[in-house]
Amino acid sequence: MIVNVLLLLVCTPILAQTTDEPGYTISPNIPITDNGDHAIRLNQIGFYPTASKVAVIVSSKPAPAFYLIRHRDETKVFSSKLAETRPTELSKEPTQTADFTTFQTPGTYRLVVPGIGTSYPFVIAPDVHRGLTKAVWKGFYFQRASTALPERYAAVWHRAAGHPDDSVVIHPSAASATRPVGTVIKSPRGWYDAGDYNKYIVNSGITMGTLLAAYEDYSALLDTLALNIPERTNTLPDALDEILWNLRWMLTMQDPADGGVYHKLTNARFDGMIMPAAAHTPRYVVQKGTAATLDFAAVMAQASRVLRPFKQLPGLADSCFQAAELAWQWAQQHPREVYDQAALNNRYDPDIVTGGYGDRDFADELIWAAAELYTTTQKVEYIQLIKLFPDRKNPLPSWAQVRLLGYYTLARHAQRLPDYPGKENVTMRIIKVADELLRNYDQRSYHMVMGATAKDYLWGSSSVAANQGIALIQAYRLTQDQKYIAAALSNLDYLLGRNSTGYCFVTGFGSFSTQHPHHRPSIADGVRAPVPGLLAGGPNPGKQDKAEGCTYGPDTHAPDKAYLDHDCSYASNEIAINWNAPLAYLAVALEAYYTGGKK
Ligand SMILES: [Ca+2]
Ligand SMILES: [Ca+2]
Repeated sequence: MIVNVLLLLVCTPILAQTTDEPGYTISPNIPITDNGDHAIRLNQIGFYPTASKVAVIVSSKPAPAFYLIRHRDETKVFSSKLAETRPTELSKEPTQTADFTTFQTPGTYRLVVPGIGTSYPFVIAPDVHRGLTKAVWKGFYFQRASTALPERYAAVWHRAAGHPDDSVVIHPSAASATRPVGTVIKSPRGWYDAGDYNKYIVNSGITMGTLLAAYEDYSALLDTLALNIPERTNTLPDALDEILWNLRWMLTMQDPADGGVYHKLTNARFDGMIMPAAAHTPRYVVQKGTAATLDFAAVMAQASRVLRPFKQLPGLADSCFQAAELAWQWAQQHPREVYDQAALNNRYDPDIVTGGYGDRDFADELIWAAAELYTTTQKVEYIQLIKLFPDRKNPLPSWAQVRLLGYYTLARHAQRLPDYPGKENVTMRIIKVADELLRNYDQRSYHMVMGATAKDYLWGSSSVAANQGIALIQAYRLTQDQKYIAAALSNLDYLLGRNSTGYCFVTGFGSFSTQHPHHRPSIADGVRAPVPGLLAGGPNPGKQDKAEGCTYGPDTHAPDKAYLDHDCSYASNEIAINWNAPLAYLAVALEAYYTGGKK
């Protein structure tokens, strides 16, 4: 994540053909031909035959009816009335709803509103989001550090290797007896965190926890997902191969002498808008911290459980478990090691001015780490040592707030785990979160869970929508009540185009999608199309990038419209691994449900 950095952008787009397939079909972007098209907001990829199908028409002139045409020959296949006009809750734009849920025939269609326009083409199919699911998981491959991305896997977005991270310097803030200032360590691999090229343990924590949870819940589908990555011919599922790229990096971030984990691996300052191979500034690991160490403990305990059955990985599950225990012990001895970048810069040189990910409340990291260690070991002591329910709140997951990740894990494995005080509370809390999200969602103008309050539109709002979806899916898994699935799907529809901006926020998908993410490779690679399968941050009325000269359009005052598809906009248009991960979970969960798995 980018914070407070002046961006001088030198961007020379060069036209490039995108005919090579990176392992799934990239839909060509269809230019907007008239304003009417953009007035019809829908999931631009499409719909499951048996699911709800809604488009929202944004127009000041009410229309009485709509119809669907087959894309191939424009045959009219369905018609119905439009619901009455009403304003959106935040931006107060007049809308009408077109509901074609009862039309279930697979095919490619457009929606026509006479007097207003014709929608982008969309598909009705039982596996309509399979390509998206693959692409979002493959998005992590495109974030790989320390390796070249060859053309056969990365298509036109192939690039040379950068950031080998084989001579990373111990920053003075991280010096210890066994690793004094200036010691050089190896810490290769991992994923670039976001639009920048640094690697942050705290943000890797929630990302890995979410992806490993997806594997725990949906391994049957993930095992079949071919990502066309270099490990495609080995005997491991590609989804796990990709997770291992970051896991093996994380293992190098632990000081073997004491178990503490460095907060991040970083340049002193952000790289320019250059490709990885062109970046050569020194790399450091900085101060060990309690948040990083507890997140690391959680991920390693979870990974040891998930990887245990794979005999192709001899010793890895054991290594992860030992690393988790060592980290846990360090955190017990260092319960208040805050990463405070300003304080650090006052004491040490060089100053570090990359993403801070500073967090001062570790109660939630403690819950998550304890939950994972308890689940893996079945030793109740871990959760007896901590306050599992410090208050009545159940905050939605974000990089600084991982309490629910712990509850999800406890609920997921409850039936095979020994009892502990309050065990039944975990399930109740998850269902409570989901029921609060459900409240009135279908009465809102966009028929979605996202946007119940303006507070949903914070920095990285797309991940709020995706994490709301995950909470709903957890409730479904506990109750088998499909109302939660339908609500989760409403937020996928939001991310893919049924929203106040009209954008599909996933690069490479939909007819009108994010084209200029704040993402160094997409800016510097000379390829017109952005690197695919990446989720843009989304509307963020904070507009923290305005001070650096980012100019938002006149129509972006409302929180749900505060979005700018420009690569200057790190506040609304950056991409990040912790935003892709919940979408990766949501997409695979809905595919598993609607294609018949119903798990
Ligand atoms: Ca593989
Ligand atoms: Ca926290």
